[in-house]
Amino acid sequence: MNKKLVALFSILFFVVIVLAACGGESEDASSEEGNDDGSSEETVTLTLAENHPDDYPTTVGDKKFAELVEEKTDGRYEIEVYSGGQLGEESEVLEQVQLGTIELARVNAIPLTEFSESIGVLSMPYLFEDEEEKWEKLNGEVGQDLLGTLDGSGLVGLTFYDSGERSFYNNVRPVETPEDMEGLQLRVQSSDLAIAIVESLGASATPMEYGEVYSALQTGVIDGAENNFPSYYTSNHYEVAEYFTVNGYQGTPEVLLGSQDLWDDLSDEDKEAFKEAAMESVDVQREAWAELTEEAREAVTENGSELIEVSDTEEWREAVQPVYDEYGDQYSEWIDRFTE
Ligand code: GTR
Repeated sequence: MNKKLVALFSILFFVVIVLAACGGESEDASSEEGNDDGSSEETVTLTLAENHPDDYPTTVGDKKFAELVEEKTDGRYEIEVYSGGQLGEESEVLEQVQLGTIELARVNAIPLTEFSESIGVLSMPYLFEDEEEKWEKLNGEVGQDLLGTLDGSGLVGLTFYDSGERSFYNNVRPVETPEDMEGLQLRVQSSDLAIAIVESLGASATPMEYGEVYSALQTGVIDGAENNFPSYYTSNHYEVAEYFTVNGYQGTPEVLLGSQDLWDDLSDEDKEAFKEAAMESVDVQREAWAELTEEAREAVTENGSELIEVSDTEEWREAVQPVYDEYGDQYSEWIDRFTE
């Protein structure tokens, strides 16, 4: 071999060695060596799925949670929040969290009725009379016990986030009384309980993903849906369904959760850090919630929505009694704990 060739081979050999050293991927593609503080422990990057926009209150909560986890675990865990439904609709995300392919998610509690025998109690109509008391319970032992009923489903509940109250809206007529609901075709989240509520009011229920509702309203596949002011506003449903009946028939909260797979990998100390971070992010989320609720209400009114205020909900409470007849026994222990 001539000298040039030897030199060339030496260079190639050197380059290969350097590349191999730099590209030394760890088993977990989302882990990397080295922390900001100079320690050599691995940083594990986790994914959190969120179906609302980047500045929506739940996303604000997710980001606070991420920041606190990073802080409390000295940077060993880093959480990337994927907002705007980038990782799929809520039911797809839940499946992926169950499988462990997405580690964390913020979802509404209604779709969770299919994962726990008890959590549906949160969606019982007119269950909560007082927001302050509701949050005392959700942040306290009752709430923790209820999250615990997800055990065995592949999901681990971390905390609740505020989602205010849900009300009905449609593009056919102003709805003031339950009789006005007769015959309306309304979108609901995928849960038997959600269907039962709408049917108890004489309307027809169409379960559908959140991201499909706008065009379904626009094309007349459905006449209306139900949600809180922030969702009605940020999803632009107000543009295609102008009659909003403010009857706050339900106060289902949001849930921040993780996959069982992730949970099993965490040390006891880290589990505690995740739980604390979740709990400590609630205040920030709830502040953002209160702000957007006001703003959304004003904005939809300015944009031409007609708000039909229901000051006396007595008739509505009576109309949904069949739901209590059907589900009251299943949830009796929890109804007592939430209302005592
Ligand atoms: C919103 C909730 C979303 C989603 C949506 C829906 O209030 O924040 O996570 O569940 O309702 O109606 O599907």
